[in-house]
Amino acid sequence: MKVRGLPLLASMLVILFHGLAPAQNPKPVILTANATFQQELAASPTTMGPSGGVGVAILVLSADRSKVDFWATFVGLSTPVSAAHFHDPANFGTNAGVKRNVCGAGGLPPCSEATIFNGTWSRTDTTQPLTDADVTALLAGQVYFNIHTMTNGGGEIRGQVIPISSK
Ligand SMILES: [Cu+2]
Repeated sequence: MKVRGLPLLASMLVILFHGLAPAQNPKPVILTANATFQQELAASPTTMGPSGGVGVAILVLSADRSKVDFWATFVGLSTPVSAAHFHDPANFGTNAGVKRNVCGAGGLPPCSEATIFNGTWSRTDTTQPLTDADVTALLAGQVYFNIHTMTNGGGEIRGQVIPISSK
């Protein structure tokens, strides 16, 4: 009985501990975007281009997935910035709706005066809060950063936001 029972007990313990083992703790995730005119969809009727402007963005998604801290800047745009946003969910070559303004709202500087965009996109924001869908899109590389200007209202430079560290 003992000889036959012990393997069974061992098997049950293995199952029990596998069942109870916590999922591996998520880590903060670093994401970056390189924004260029070439990533804008040429079909956008209000994008006049071409533009030699470029931009960069760095984002950090917190380990608990409750917020994203972001920093972004740009050079060489044709005209002042009229709006800047994160959009999702979209892969390269497709567009999606605005999910987060990064200037001109929520205590952020007016877009036309901004030379750097920084802020926090949080679950608790009263407008445009970070959602589960946004987090899923971020981790899948399906968020893009878009800077719109006076001459290129449809977007002058765009950068796909890509996770560069492990989850
Ligand atoms: Cu936009």
